[in-house]
Amino acid sequence: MGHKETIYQGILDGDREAVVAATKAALEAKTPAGEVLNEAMIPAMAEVGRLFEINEYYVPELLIAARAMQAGLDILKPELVAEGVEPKGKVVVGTVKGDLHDIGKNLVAIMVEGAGYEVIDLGVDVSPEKYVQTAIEKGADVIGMSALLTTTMPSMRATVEALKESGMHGKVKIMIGGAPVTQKYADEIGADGYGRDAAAAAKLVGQLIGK
Ligand code: B1M
Repeated sequence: MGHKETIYQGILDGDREAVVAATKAALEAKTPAGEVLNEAMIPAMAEVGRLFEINEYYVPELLIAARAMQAGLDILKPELVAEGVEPKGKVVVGTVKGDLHDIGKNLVAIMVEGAGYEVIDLGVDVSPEKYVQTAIEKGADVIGMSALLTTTMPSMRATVEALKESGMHGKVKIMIGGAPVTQKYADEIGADGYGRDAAAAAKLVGQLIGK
């Protein structure tokens, strides 16, 4: 098996060591980092997303695949920057104010990054002002908010309002998700999209920014 095939299979199997070793070997063999990303890692993560959507993979498989991919990405990152591979867009993600659940948000961040976007992760307990200010400062295309508590969901509406007030809504799109969140709620608060899971969120970013 070539290095790219090993990386692809390693991500599907959640085999972090195999992914790390094969990524290092690919770079040593002068394979461009962009090629490793676009021909091995992104297709592997897309396949993981597909398997998750058809219920062949569940959250644990998604998590270990995501961790394996993240370990490979960490090795590629400096090379990608050096090669000047332009990210397709920038996405600010975080869990909303008052909410400390971050497992789903972390998965979303990795899947979105795996799909070729730059992710700025603000962590947990993120205020509406912080999302909007960061998106403007960093020139982000999308704000992605996660909430796991019904009591913290209203903070999503407050962020939509804050973005509208800044005059940037439209230029910056808003996507939301998390177990208690629904498409209906997204429509109600004027968010631009709802992601049912991490794979759907990565797809949605592409739809929202047309890339
Ligand atoms: Co908490 N918790 N928790 N908890 N917790 C829930 C959410 C709860 C449903 C459990 C229950 O009672 N059945 C309940 C909420 C009830 C409600 O609001 N209706 C609850 C509660 C009440 C609480 C506390 C208040 C408990 C207490 O202290 N009394 C407290 C609150 C703390 C706070 O946030 N301020 C609390 C604390 C915690 C822990 C710290 C112990 C821990 C979090 C650890 C961590 O995240 N680092 C925790 C956990 C683990 C859970 C459960 C068990 C699991 C959540 C999880 O990680 N799921 C949860 C029960 C449950 O959901 N069944 C529960 C796995 C994760 C991969 O899924 O996050 O849904 P999820 O993400 C998915 C999708 O939703 C989507 O993609 C992900 C991957 O497919 N998605 C997005 C998520 N964000 C997205 C964003 C997008 C798009 C898609 O676009 C931006």
